[in-house]
Amino acid sequence: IELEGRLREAIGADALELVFQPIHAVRPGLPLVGLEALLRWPQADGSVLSPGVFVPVAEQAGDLIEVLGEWVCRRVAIQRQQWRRQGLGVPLLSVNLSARQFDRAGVAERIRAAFAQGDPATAESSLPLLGIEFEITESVMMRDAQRAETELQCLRALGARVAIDDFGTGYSSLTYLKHLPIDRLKIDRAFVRDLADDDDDAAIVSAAVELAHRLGREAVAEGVECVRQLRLLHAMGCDAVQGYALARPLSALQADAYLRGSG
Ligand code: G
Ligand code: G
Ligand code: MN
Ligand code: NA
Repeated sequence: IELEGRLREAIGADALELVFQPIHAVRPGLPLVGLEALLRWPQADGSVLSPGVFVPVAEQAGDLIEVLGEWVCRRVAIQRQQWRRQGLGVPLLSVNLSARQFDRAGVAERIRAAFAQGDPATAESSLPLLGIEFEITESVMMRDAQRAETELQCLRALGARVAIDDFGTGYSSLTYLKHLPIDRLKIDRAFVRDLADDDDDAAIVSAAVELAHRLGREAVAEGVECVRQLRLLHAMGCDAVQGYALARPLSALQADAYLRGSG
């Protein structure tokens, strides 16, 4: 309860932050193709709380996860507008969505409204979410597949792309992959970690890349920490990579410089 109250206050005071982790294409020169927005909550004592700690709290607290999710969308819209004003080319911006946000009808419309608040210019666009990707976990499909499909179609119609986050760690069947409008699979870092030393993990990652491609989707590997993993992922035909081997999550200021450097 205490954390919940403090989180509500922090959102109201804009005391949360977003950091941005680069995503690079597995092509010559490893070009920057995306930035994943990740929440951080700086504390008075100088420490920083991870969303792994406070997102579950928000999910248990009535409408708080929606308030938090809409804050993130607004902030991403504001940041995108700032980068554009600086003349920087903005790659695909990925935003994590909590499965719990899908429990309430009208998620897509709420997200659209939050983006329009952050960047009023997008309110007039017919594709206001062009250049935005939403990352959802497999559990979204488990809750109400029909509604998930409707909301995802709605986000797609607004120009957004959709990725399955933490692919391979959920409990859902593969049938949703066939029916849902999904652009790419993000292979969970649990499979990437021992990729170079564990034949089973290598088989799983390779099969996930193949599955994505056979279904006309892209594959992104998360948690890429070393060059050996990167080489294997390249050999497997993985489309994009994210992880400490490429870059850590960057503050907005660091991301400015990163965008300049790769522009
Ligand atoms: O950045 P870190 O490794 O601490 O992230 C921990 C978890 O929090 C990850 O599963 C990540 O997807 C999730 N997360 C990060 N940012 C957001 C966000 O803006 N919204 C939601 N719902 N989850 C987020
Ligand atoms: O669940 P999701 O994939 O959204 O989680 C993203 C989180 O993974 C981020 O919070 C980020 O801090 C973390 N992360 C990103 N790259 C790496 C990496 O190379 N190794 C590890 N261990 N964590 C990473
Ligand atoms: Mn993610
Ligand atoms: Na993930």
